[in-house]
Amino acid sequence: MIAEIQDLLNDQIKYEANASMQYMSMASWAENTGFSGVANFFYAQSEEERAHMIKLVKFVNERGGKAVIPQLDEPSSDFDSLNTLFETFLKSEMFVTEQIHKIIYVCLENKNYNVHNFMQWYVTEQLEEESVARDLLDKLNIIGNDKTGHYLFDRDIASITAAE
Ligand code: OFO
Repeated sequence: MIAEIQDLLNDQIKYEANASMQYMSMASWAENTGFSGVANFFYAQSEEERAHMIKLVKFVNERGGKAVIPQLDEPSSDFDSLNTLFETFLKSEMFVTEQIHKIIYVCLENKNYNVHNFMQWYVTEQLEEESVARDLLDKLNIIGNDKTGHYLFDRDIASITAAE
């Protein structure tokens, strides 16, 4: 693969890793704030992002490239509400989607259909994750500042996401 595509895939490794640490930080905030359902949700998201990162690392190495294990950005840890937490979630997913589309664009420009094909899995994954993030944020916007609503949201988040 050409250097430009390898560099983009290595950037993507970093974005997935950053997302994993960001969600871990969000899980930890939720746990400390008494939202154990939300904490479990973000611990699981963090694991998923780690799996996405590893999938890329292996792909780059298996295709004769060299995966770079990056230094990560410090995740935000200071959230003032569940709304802020889920806004951060949606923003993070939208950023990752944009980067994936960039890779796809460069693959098409360079007629690299192997990487293009591999990246389709990420396109589908992003569609799902963005839609979950949007739905949960919509629910929180309806709930507003209602404490009982937050309690129920936290209690039901596992079933809410399973039903999406
Ligand atoms: Fe890696 O799936 Fe979202 O960001």
